[in-house]
Amino acid sequence: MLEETGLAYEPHRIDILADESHDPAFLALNPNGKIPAIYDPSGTPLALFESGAILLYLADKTGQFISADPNTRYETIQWVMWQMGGVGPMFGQLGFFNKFAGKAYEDKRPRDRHATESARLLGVLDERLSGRDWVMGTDYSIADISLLGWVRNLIGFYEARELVGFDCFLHVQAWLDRGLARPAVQRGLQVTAA
Ligand SMILES: N[C@@H](CCC(=O)N[C@@H](CS)C(=O)NCC(=O)O)C(=O)O
Repeated sequence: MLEETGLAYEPHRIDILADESHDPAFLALNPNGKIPAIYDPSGTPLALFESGAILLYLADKTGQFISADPNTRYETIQWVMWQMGGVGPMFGQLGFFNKFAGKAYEDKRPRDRHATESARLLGVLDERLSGRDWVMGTDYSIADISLLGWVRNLIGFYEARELVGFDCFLHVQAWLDRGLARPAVQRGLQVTAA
């Protein structure tokens, strides 16, 4: 989002595998101990956590990636909320059961439950993207930005491509390719890779 908007920013790498998200300095920004969080020193300084709130704040600050039309604006927020309440938690837990500590659990029902629900969510997104380039149609928005990273990680970092039958979701695949081809997304990925 910061690359897309062109806002000046200073990235800080927080290594969650080294538990840096629970360092006191980071907890001062986000008492919930999870990335991402931002601190905006301009105007009245503001610390924010939860990616949905951050995206909305930056969209309103710049007047970009959210519509000024009230109905379209709330529909965009609806899809961001859908990511926050459904996609993020479900894909994240699937990652836990498929790749991290939960992988060793003998009982595969929790993994399969999260895989089934993740596939259902991908189906909802696939349907939404049928006949649309982006979640809100022709305009790329914070709804897409909120979802791209999770979908990319589901089939990449979390290694769940086959488990969720990703190859069936042709509209999601085309959307992911379009999103990843955006120069700002590529620049953002380089920041986190550094
Ligand atoms: N709803 C939160 C989710 C944040 C989240 O799950 N962050 C994960 C990485 S994707 C994290 O910081 N995990 C470290 C931990 O739980 O200790 C948001 O969208 O900002």
